[in-house]
Amino acid sequence: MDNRSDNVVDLESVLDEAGLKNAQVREYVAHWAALTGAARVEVVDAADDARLVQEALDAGELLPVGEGCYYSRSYHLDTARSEERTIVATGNPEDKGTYNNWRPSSEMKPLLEGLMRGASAGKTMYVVPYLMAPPGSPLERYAAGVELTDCRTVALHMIRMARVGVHHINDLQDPGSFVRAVHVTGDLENLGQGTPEDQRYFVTVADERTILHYGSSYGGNALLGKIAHGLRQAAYDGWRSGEFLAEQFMLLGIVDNETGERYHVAGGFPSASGKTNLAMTLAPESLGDRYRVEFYGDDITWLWVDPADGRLYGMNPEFGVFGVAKDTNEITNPTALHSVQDGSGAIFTNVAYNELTHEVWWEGRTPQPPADPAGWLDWKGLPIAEREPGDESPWAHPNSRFTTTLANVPNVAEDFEDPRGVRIDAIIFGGRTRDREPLIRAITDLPEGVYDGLTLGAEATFAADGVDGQLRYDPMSMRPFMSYPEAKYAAHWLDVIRRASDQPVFAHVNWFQRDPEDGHFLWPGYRENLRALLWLVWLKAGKVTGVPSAVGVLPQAEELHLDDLDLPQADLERILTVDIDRWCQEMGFREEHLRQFDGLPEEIWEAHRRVARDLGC
Ligand code: OXD
Ligand code: MN
Repeated sequence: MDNRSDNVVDLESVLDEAGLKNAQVREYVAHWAALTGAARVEVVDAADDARLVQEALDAGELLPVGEGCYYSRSYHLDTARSEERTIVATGNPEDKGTYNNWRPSSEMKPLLEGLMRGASAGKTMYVVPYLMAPPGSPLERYAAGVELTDCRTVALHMIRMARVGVHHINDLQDPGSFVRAVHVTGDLENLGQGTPEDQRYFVTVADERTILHYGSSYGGNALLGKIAHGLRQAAYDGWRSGEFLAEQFMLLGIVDNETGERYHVAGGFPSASGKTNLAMTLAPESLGDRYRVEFYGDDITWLWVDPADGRLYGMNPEFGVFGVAKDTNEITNPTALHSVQDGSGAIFTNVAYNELTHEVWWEGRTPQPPADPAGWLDWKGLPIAEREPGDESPWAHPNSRFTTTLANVPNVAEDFEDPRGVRIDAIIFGGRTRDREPLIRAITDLPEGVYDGLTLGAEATFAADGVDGQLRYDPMSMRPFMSYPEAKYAAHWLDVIRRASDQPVFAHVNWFQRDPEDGHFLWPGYRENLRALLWLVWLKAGKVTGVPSAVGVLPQAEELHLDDLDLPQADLERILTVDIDRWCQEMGFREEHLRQFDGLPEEIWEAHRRVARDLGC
């Protein structure tokens, strides 16, 4: 490794002053400071937040929102993750899967080094040591990383999304066991985003635990602790070590105030299927005295079995929430609104901003946009008042975000930082599906549960070439984050969960079934969804029995205790029955989907055939 960093004056004393002692981290910092040509290096600690915020405000990178919240706007072609430009690289061609865009690391590393060489000239390189786990977690050795970023707002987001400070990496048992996560923004105006000349590359060199992201400062591409480490790298580490699963799952707890019983539910949902709203849900008003819902995480869960008690555990490796703002309001997600209120330190990105009143707004925040356009700028920074008549384009970008810490979420669980994690009772999958999928169907067989996760999907609403009724499959909601072949992923799931002496119950949920005639939603959704989850944990506890069907156990209407809910009988019947014809059509699509995964465990195929046979297809 080239250790010179002539461009940074007195790098050694900068690192000394910051208390950065890990020699391998120091070497890594020096190498990348030299390669990227950064003018300065600064080591970041969570305690630097107020100073960095002030610097960002002074520089115009952040604008004030209310009291103690902030606004940032990203380059208009840099507002979302780019799946085509995201690559998993290793030295082993057998790591190529269906969705991981595998490339040889011998090709990608020199390419990325070439792009990053000199690309941070004149800028500060922020060194962000972080931990993606509560300290003391049994998975801590997979959780340490050091992000190098040449973007101050990325450092500020990292402080909210991960535990940040040198103490997380100074005393690693193996000093080299941190993830090397390098982020270089690049010249955003000249990267050809979305064209054949696209220069962006978001690469996880998984077998070297190195992440090299070039060409974006949008959170999903630039907060490397979150998606690149927390999901892609961790999934790979979990598989290679055989120890754990890293999944794009929310995690919540349900407490029965009367009996003191506690249940924990983790689950994956493809995007736009209501995962964040469910993660942050509250009990329905009529059940609020009896049940409390506790928030653990909205996006990532690491799962493992503790050999000491044979139980499945889960934890959220993140420290914050990076949530989609669109349609977040008092009805859909009051908890989220609470968590970004004045004084929370939240950062809003690409929503609409009022430069006079320092307010923010996004589509769905209120039924109508603010009546007086004075001071309002859209997400591109253009004045709303100067829009052409009839210009209905959104004020906020559809992928605009809020970033806030877990501790700001009003119903965060007391033990959300418990290093032991929480016992997982149920694993759920759910996609936005207008027909076929009942409200909930429980699956008590492990291979069938994994099969259900692998065939998870949501309606391909925007796919121009989507076949009517066919889902865009998104196995376990991990399609964009798969880092190794799907057949091995399935085998690893079976292997890890099978170790649990107390098996979790699986379930598929669907809050989005519609009436085929007039299109109305058959289920009220939102807080009422807790009723389906309660039924599921009662089923596991043997308090209800449900009724068996070919695709799992369905609730009997009375087991859902819906008396206080004004639900038409016909709607209720429809969401608690299985449409055999549609299911048989779906089984054909599933077969095609699963055939993409060479070497899928026979148990998964058996589950598929069993369901088809029981349906009578
Ligand atoms: C995502 C996210 O893109 O969580 O999935 O931000
Ligand atoms: Mn996500």
